[in-house]
Amino acid sequence: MTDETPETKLTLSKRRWAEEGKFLTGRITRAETDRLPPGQHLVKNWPVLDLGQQPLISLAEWTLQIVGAVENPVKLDWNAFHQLPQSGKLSDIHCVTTWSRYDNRWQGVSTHDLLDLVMPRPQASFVMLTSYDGYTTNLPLTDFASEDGILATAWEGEPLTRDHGGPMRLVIPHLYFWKSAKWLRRIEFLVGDQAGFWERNGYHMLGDPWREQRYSDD
Ligand SMILES: Nc1nc2c(c(=O)[nH]1)N[C@H]1C(S)=C(S)[C@@H](COP(=O)(O)O)O[C@H]1N2
Ligand SMILES: [Mo]
Repeated sequence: MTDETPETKLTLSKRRWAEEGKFLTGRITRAETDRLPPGQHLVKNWPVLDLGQQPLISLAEWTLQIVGAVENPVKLDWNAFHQLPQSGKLSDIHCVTTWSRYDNRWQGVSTHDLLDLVMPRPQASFVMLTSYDGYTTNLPLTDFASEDGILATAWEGEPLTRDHGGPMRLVIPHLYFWKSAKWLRRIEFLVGDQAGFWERNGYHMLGDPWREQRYSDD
């Protein structure tokens, strides 16, 4: 999947509303409500959340390492990363601390295109992400591979700022935002699931906002 333009998204939404009879029944406002997962509230700004260490990585020293259960492990520098197909995605952010932010425009390399490059082995089922600040987080390979998944280098047409994870962060919008590792440095493909930083500290192994999977005992 390449670009997901706002137009495509709107077209899809309109078709879905039409199928559900939203225009006929006047339930269009409910469609907007359904966009916000349970227990979330909408914000217009974009809060910064991290462990308090915002690493400064120059593009000259930046690398992304892919290891583990893949046919083609690679270490990409900034140049090599930009040789990969570039995509755009439009998605909503849902943070476990209850804020959500609609319509974020990302550019970068889709996780789909990254998977085409490294070719996970059949037994690979999970990924562990490690960042330049030492942060780790885990998720199933099927979620990493979702159509909206992107290794983002730009937001709203501008290079991703350092406080939001620049030069590159992951965005997996259908899971709580703690899965979207900022300052991403390494992706390891695993046969079995392992807990990352927040997952070891009581957060859910998957983190689906629609099922309110905030904490591990949920
Ligand atoms: N490397 C790294 N990535 C991280 C974090 C972090 O502390 N370090 N925090 C996570 C959490 S809890 C959230 S809510 C989002 C916040 O991203 P933002 O600051 O761009 O809003 O980043 C996630 N990714
Ligand atoms: Mo978070």
